[in-house]
Amino acid sequence: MPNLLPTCDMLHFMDRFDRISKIGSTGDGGVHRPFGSTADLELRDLLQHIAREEIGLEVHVDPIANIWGIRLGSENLPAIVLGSHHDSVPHGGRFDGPLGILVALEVIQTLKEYGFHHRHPLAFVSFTAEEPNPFDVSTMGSRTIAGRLTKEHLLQVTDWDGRSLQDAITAAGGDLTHIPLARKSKSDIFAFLELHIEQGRRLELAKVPIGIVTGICGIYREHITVVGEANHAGTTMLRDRHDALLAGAQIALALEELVKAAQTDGLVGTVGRFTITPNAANIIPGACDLMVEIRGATSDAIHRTAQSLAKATTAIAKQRGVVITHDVLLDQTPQPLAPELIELMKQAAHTQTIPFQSLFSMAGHDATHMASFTHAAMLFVPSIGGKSHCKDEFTEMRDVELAINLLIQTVMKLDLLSSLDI
Ligand code: HGY
Ligand code: MN
Ligand code: MN
Repeated sequence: MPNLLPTCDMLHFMDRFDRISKIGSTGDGGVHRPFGSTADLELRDLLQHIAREEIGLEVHVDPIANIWGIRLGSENLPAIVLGSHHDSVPHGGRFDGPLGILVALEVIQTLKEYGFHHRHPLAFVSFTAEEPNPFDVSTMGSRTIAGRLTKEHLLQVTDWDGRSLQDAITAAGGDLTHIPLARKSKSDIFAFLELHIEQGRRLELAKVPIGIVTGICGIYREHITVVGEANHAGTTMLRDRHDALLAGAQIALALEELVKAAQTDGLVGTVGRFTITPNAANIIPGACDLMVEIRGATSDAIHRTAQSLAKATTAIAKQRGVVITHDVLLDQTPQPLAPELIELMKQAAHTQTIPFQSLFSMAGHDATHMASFTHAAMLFVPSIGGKSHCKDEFTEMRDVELAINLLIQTVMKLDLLSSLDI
């Protein structure tokens, strides 16, 4: 083996990043690549081509359509897996997800070209449907391999237009009838490492290029439907109205008051989807659909907020004479990440004199589900201006380079170990 430590080639990395950013490009710096879209399918093809033809990995697509690329090791050991997701939110940015996939591929390619003899298989994964999508199932790929979504559940999922999830997964190369085969355990995956943009401003403000993630927030999502009464906007007196929009607006404001009262950055609440029917200038809204999301560092705080919101909605329903129903779509607990991997990454940062900061993530990630059955860890790189889920997402490539080199060292150290359990 050569004496110099392996380091990545950023020109080559940036070229690849530009190639994948063109897929689903919105022409203004952003991308639109939700799960099931043409751009999602096109990027899947390109990623498989890169992994197979440019890096020489064994590529396969699993039953939930996650893409895997594997380079076998010299021993029969569980794999060290690096990866993230390639779908985007509607009109999102170029970095959220794909950056982590290209970093994973770069780490494996650099180690291969350096001639690193590894005992564990090295693998990359690109997860299916990490972001919310028309099927209302996010982190679909990682939740499935963690055994948190079942074949029976997935087979009855349809999107807002009635398209079956089975059709979308089949188009992406998977097959829901084989879901049990997608399941992974600790004996398949030794460790999972994900590089992601921070999506906040803490690293930028601290002028630190790397965040080592300690844990990931819990996420609770509830679909609320308000049914009032559509009626004439001119002739119906205020006292006779059952305006579903105004009831929905009160719910959104009540949520804001509840999270404000908690006085901590560790609890947030958002109504990110809000639709009214029939949505016409001269009709009092007869129905309103809201997607409520509560995120927090503890399940207690999340559940307390959800309960208080339920109380508030009961009062709003009574006041306005509307019917409000709730459907809980997600109740994901906060997840600490693996202390053993965190320690290895800190050591690698010290060895390479890379400044870092420990951070808790208020964004959700596939690593949450990976951590439910194996050792999982994450690195963050700064998001300029804290912008994310929008076209202005940006991260400096010099920070990405530090993260790649830190991960290379972490993988090399990790490969020497056969157990991470203390
Ligand atoms: O929703 C999230 O936090 C992530 O960006 N998918
Ligand atoms: Mn995202
Ligand atoms: Mn993401």
